[in-house]
Amino acid sequence: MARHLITSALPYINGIKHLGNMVGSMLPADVYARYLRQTGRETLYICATDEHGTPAELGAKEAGLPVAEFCAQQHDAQKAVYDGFGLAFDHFGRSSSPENIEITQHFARKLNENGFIEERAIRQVFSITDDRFLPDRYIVGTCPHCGYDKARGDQCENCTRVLDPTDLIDARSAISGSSDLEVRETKHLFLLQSKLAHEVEAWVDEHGTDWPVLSSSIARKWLTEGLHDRAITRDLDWGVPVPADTWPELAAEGKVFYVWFDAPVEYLGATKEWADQDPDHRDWKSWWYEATDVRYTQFMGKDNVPFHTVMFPATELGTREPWKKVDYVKAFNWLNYYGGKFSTSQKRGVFTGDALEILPADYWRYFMMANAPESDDTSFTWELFSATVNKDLADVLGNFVNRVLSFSRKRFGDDVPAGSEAGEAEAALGREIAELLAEYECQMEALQFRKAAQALRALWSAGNAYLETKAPWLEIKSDPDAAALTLRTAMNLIHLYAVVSEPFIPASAAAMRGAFELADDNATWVTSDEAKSLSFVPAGTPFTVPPVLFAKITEEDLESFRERFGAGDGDA
Ligand code: B3M
Ligand code: ZN
Repeated sequence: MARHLITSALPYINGIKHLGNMVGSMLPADVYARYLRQTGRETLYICATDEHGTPAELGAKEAGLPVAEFCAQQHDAQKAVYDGFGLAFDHFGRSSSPENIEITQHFARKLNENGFIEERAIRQVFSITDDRFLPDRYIVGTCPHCGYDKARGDQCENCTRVLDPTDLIDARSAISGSSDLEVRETKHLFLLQSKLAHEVEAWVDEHGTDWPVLSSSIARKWLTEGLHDRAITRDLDWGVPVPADTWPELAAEGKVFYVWFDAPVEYLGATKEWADQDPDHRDWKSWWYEATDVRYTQFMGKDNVPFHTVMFPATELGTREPWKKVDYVKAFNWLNYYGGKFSTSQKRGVFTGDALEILPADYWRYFMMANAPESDDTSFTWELFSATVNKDLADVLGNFVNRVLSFSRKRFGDDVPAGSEAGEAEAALGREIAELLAEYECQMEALQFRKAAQALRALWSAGNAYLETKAPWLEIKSDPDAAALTLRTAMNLIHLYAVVSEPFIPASAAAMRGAFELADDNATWVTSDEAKSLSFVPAGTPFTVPPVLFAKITEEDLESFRERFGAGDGDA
């Protein structure tokens, strides 16, 4: 059976991310990883902070801290938020780690040995005012393709095109705002992607066929536009140093690798960090080198697709070593905020840290996955958010759990009641549950998260329909044994929901499962037969009624959220 390697795009170190960032990378990766682990697959979920490049330097400057200190602080701050969201990484690393430096330099040496790196003198933007070269984000200006006026020197956030700083119209320094710029000559390393283009194309042809359209279409568009040689070094103080054994002159000048060169390598670097941490962990290389039994799935927003489907595969291919390449690229569109963009730089929308201050993680996890921007961009609005939470989580799931457990305790005491033998209604319910479970599994296997969330909600609804039909509050009057059977069946549904809902709402799932004092509850998943028989929790099992699982979001709550975060009125 294949082992599963999962990575989500590495969040930049500068600042706490917004929901739009999480929904397209870490959260779905976590949901998928949890599902795989629960269904018995050996799984490794790796992520890390992306700590190099201009975002780190600019962020540190804004915070008035040395870059290393800024990164250490920000890493911990982000990690705390992700823990709060229940993201169960096997390891959450740092791209500034010694492991990543070692592997990145190794990749560069191999590429060089194989003739895919060349030293070239280039003309680069130099800021007289700041007395330094201005790489990437140190320059802002107008995108020559779409006219967006806050385009960065390396990529336009608006049209996602990769840019060269000298392409920008009305360029100015992001440090001082000065437009007193001139072009000077300096030496840099270039990755000769043009030499690898055919190989990458053949690789995409062979492996990209089952990717989602979003990923494969971006990869193809990129390849059609042509793979150009690209500078992979920068004049920055912070980054993976160019190795002195191979390029003494550039190393002496203090050049470092471009952030997009070392960031994907950190997927390997972080795996090594994970392995270095604990002698019980498998050798990191077994996940990456000649790893023919590994299925590798990546998660990312659409702006990251070119780097993962074209550029990083080119880098890997160029080493001429058998490094594991991605098998499946799950890409996401944007989650917008009232139809506009969430934006870190403009602080617009809901940030993950603030989200946890107002409501528990499961509310956000469920909402985001149920509305994941898979086939199109979707919008976050407070209205949609509260409608989803109130209906699906509070009414359908939470209310079911509480109603069943409270009523049973009131009528039959603290143990699961026995009641009559299961009848035709229970058999029909079992068949329905088994079918819905199969649908849920099928969508999870296909990484169709919205559809999986729908199937999960359908599972929850089936319990409500059963309860309404059986109406134990009426049965109790004429036939207490019949009422007891209904309640015992419903309690089995609660346990089943606890198990299968865990990927989406892990904390609530634990609370539901914890309601039952089963002697040996080692269920990790539910088989079709178990779903049909609904008898995992036997009569006589002691149980408690957990506190309300999901509080409804009230009109007053909504009002205060809209006020705190702004609601599409432009001053968010
Ligand atoms: N840090 C960009 C982003 O967060 C970048 C991803 C790196 S993945 C190797 O959108
Ligand atoms: Zn643009």
